[in-house]
Amino acid sequence: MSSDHCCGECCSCSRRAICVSALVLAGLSLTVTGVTIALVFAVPKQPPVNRECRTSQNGSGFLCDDRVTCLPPSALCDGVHNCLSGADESQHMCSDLPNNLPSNLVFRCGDSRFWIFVDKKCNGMNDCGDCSDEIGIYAACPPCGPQWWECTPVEFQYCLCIPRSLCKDGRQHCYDWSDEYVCTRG
Ligand SMILES: [Ca+2]
Ligand SMILES: [Ca+2]
Repeated sequence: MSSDHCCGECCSCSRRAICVSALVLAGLSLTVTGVTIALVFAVPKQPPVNRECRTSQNGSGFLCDDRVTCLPPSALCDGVHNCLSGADESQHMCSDLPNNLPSNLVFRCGDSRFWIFVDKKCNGMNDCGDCSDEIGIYAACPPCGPQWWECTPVEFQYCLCIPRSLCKDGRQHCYDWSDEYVCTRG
């Protein structure tokens, strides 16, 4: 009699054991699959409800899904994924600018057709084009910092001050020439 031949109780016993083993294996497989699905779907990365944060320069920022990374506003919708999840480049937010941006990150220029990110306000540069981001009650900027020289600039890109690095460089940057005759680079 060959070893794989069976009959009577022995045979049904062996078949039953195989069936039970198969059922146990199937059960285990389902359990593992279920646990995997649960891990993937039941513990989703919850996006932050409130994305307000302060950047390292103490300005208003955008909080990534990791709830740690705080981006300067001008990193939003610039085509570069600065948040690991890409939240700073989300199609919804970037498809309708600036309306879909967090409102605290947007500064409306004097001409309401134009807007800038708030980190471009009071940075010494004429980002609005009419200097409303640097001068006036809406911008409410502090006086020129130590790295800047206050005068009426000749160049469009400046508003109330020029960088001291432009002082005494042999070129006129202030209407009154104070950049060449008074200012020091410090
Ligand atoms: Ca970006
Ligand atoms: Ca500016």
